[in-house]
Amino acid sequence: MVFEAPFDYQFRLILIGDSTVGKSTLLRAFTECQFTTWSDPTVGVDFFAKIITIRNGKLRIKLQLWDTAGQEKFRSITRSYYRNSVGALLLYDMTRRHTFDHLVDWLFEARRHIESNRAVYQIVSCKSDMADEREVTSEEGKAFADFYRINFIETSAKNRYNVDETFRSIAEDIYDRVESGEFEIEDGWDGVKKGGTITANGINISSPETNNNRNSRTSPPNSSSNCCFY
Ligand SMILES: Nc1nc2c(ncn2[C@@H]2O[C@H](COP(=O)(O)OP(=O)(O)O)[C@@H](O)[C@H]2O)c(=O)[nH]1
Ligand SMILES: [Mg+2]
Repeated sequence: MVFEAPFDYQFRLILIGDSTVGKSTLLRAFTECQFTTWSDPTVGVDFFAKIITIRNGKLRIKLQLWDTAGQEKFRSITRSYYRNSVGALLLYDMTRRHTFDHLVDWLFEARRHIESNRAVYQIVSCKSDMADEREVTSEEGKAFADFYRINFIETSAKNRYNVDETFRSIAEDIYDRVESGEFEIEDGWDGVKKGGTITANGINISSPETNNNRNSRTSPPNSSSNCCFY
């Protein structure tokens, strides 16, 4: 007997940006539909995962998301985390200008380590619900992104503004490049993997990476419809 893996492709993404810009909170809002006001000082990389659909619901993408918890200030994100990502979300906090000023360092750091011919970047401006404390205008954020030819999106994990759109839009961009052959699936590279079929005796006859990370948190494919209580 052969079972279908519940996704067509897996894309691995990394979230980077200064400490406390809102990386973990955005990931929790996306994968668990929670807004949390505590900041987790965990040192290490935390994994999240969620299956979404793109191409008007026709294609199921498992996003494996690497949160660089606690490492931001040390800039010690290892080369393999970058190398095995097909996309990087670069986050800043619109209420703290220095986090925006540091974005260029994050971009260059990522570009140094991610093979440039197979990565999609996205600038994410966080905390749009805190309009009174805004220090960086949308125009400035967009101008920076345009200069480097990167997509730009403003979000609020608190009121769930553009949370799903952030991840859907980078997944659509990555799939465009997979479809056109610009990004090729390769053994030994975890950025893009194809979903596959699993036999009854549990042997994976294709190469989808199952969700076997201790820290991972996976939501079922349609969970987003149950989880938007904002
Ligand atoms: N008001 C508001 N606060 C946020 C938002 N996102 C994150 N925060 C807060 O910002 C702080 C740092 O967030 P965290 O996700 O831990 O940042 P990280 O270090 O980049 O992972 C926490 O107290 C969060 O509650 C948001 O969209 N709106
Ligand atoms: Mg964090």
